[in-house]
Amino acid sequence: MKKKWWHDKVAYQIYPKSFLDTNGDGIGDLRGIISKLDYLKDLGIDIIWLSPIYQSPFVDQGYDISDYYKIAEEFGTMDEFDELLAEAKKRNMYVLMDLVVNHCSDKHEWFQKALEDPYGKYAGYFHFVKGRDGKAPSNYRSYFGGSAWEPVPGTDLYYLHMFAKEQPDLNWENPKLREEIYKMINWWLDKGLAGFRIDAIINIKKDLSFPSFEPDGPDGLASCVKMVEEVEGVGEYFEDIKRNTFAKYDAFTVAEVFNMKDDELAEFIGDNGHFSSMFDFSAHTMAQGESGWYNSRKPSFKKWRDTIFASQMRLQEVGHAANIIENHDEPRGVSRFLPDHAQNEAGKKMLATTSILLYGIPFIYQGQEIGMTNCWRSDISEYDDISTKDQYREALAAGCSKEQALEYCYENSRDNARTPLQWSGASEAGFTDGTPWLSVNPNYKEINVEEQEQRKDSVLSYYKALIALKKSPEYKETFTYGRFVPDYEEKEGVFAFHRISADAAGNGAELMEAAKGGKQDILVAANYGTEACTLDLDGRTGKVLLSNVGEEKTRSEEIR
Ligand code: TEU
Ligand code: CA
Repeated sequence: MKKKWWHDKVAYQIYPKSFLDTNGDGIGDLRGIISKLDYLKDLGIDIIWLSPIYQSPFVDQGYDISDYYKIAEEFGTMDEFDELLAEAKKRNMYVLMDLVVNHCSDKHEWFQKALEDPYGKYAGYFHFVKGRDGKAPSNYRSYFGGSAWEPVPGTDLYYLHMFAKEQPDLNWENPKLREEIYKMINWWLDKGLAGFRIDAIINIKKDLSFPSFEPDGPDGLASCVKMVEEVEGVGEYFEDIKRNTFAKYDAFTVAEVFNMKDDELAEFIGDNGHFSSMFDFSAHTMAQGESGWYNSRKPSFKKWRDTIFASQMRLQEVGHAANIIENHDEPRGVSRFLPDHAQNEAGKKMLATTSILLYGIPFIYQGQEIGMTNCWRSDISEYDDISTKDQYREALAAGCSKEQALEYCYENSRDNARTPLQWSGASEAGFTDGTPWLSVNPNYKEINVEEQEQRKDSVLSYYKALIALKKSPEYKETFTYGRFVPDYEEKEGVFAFHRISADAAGNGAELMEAAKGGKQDILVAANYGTEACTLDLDGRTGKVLLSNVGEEKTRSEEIR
C-alpha cells in the first residue's frame, strides 16, 4: 500500500448550523467554528469536514445548493471562510468541504433557466424527460418519499429528483455540466481546501431509458436506488472527475457510498482508486434493516460486532476507509449501539475505543466526543428534518400509532444528531444567546463540554487520551498500518481485536503467534456484556496503555 498524507489523521465532522452561534440568530456560523479551532486542535483533530456551507434555501439543510460559489449568508461571508482556512492552516489542520453534485437546488440559476426554456441549453443540465401515457416516465420513489418525478410546468416533461423535489438531479451525461462542476471544484481547491467529502456520489450515473421496476411498497412505487444500482459505468465518471480535479492537488476525498460491493472495494479506495477513502456504513445499514424505520430492530451485539469485523477484514486488504459511529444522517451512536446497561460514561468510552482504534481513518461527529445522545420529542412538529417527517408519515400509513411512530423517530431520526452542540450548562447549552433553530437536548445540564473539560475522568478527557495514544510516535505506525486481527470471538459480549505491526508475517492466529516474537501487538478489549469476564492472555505480558475503567480494574484478577 502506498502511504498517503491522510492515512494517520483523525477527522471531525462539523454540522455548521448546530455547532456554535456567535451573533444570536440561533444558527451556528463560521465565526463560531473559527473560535473553536483551538478546542478541536486540543482534542487531537487534524481534518475538519464541514457539512454544506454554500448558499442554499435549506430545504434539506444545505444539501440543496443554489450557488456553489457563495457562502450561505446564515453562516457568514467568504472573507470569514478565508479566515477559517488561514486559521486552520496556522494550526496544521486541513479543511474539507461537502461536495454535493448529484443534484442542486431548484433555486439554482441553472434550474431556473431550464424552467424558462425547457428544451434549451440548461434543460440539458438536468433530466427533463417526456411523460409516458400522461404519467411520470417511470415509477421511482425518491429517497424522501413520493414520486422521484415532478412535472415541468406547461410541458409534458418531468424532471428527475432522487431526493426532494427541490433537489433536481444533474445530468452527468452532459459534458458542459461536467465542465462546470470541475471548474467549481478546482476553484475551491485553489483556495487551499484539502479535499472533499462527496455526497451521494454513487447516484450520478442514470440509466437514461429509466426503466420501471416491480413496486416494492404499498405506494406502488419502486425505490429509485434500484435504477442506479443496476446501471453500469459510474466508475468512468469517477475517474474523469479525479483526473480533472482531485489528482492535480493530491486532495483527500471521502465518498459517501452505501451498499458497496466487495469486489469493487479496490476500484474505489485501493492505491489508484477513485477516492482516497469512503465511509464504512456496514454497521449502520445493518442496524437500519432492509426497509423503512418502522420495522427496523436494534441489532444484537454479536451481529453488530461481526459486521464490523467482516468489514475490517475486507478493508485492511484494500485501503483506509473512514470509520464512524454516527453522522448528521444517523441517530447518536451511543444511543444506538450501546446496550442499556452500558448507557454511561464507561460505556461511551468503550464505544469510542472500539471505533477509533479500528483500521482506517476515524471521523468523529460533533458532540460524539462528549457522548451526546438521542433527543426525545413528544410531537412530530418539534422535528425539522424532511426525511424524518416522511418516515413518520410512512409509519402512520403502515398502521403505527402516533406514540409508536414517535418512538421510531426517537430511535432513528436524523435530527437526533442535529441538535445544537452542548457547550455548557448555561441557557440553550451555551450554543446561542437567541433561540436555537432546533431546540437543544434537555440533557445539556449533565452532558456538556465545559463540565467535561474540568474533569479528568470525563468522556471528553478520554477521547483526548485515546486520540493522543493513536497518534503517539511510539504506536502511530501500528495504529495506522498494523494488521487487524479479531480475537476472543466466542466470548459473549466481548469486542476484542489486535493491531499488530504491519511487517509481522502470517494471518489470524499465525500472525498473533508471530507477533510474540517481538512485534508490536496492541490488544483492544471491551466487554459489552453484563457479566464480568476473564481473558486468557496466552502467555503474553505487557502494559496497559489506556483504560476506560481505570488501570486497577483492568489489571484486576477478573480481567486478567
Ligand atoms: O445522504 C444520502 C443518502 O443516501 C441519505 O439520504 C440517506 O439515505 C438518508 O439520510 C437516511 O436517512 C446525503 C446527505 O448526507 C444527506 O444529509 C442529504 O439529505 C442527501 O445526501 C441529499 O443530498
Ligand atoms: Ca449565527
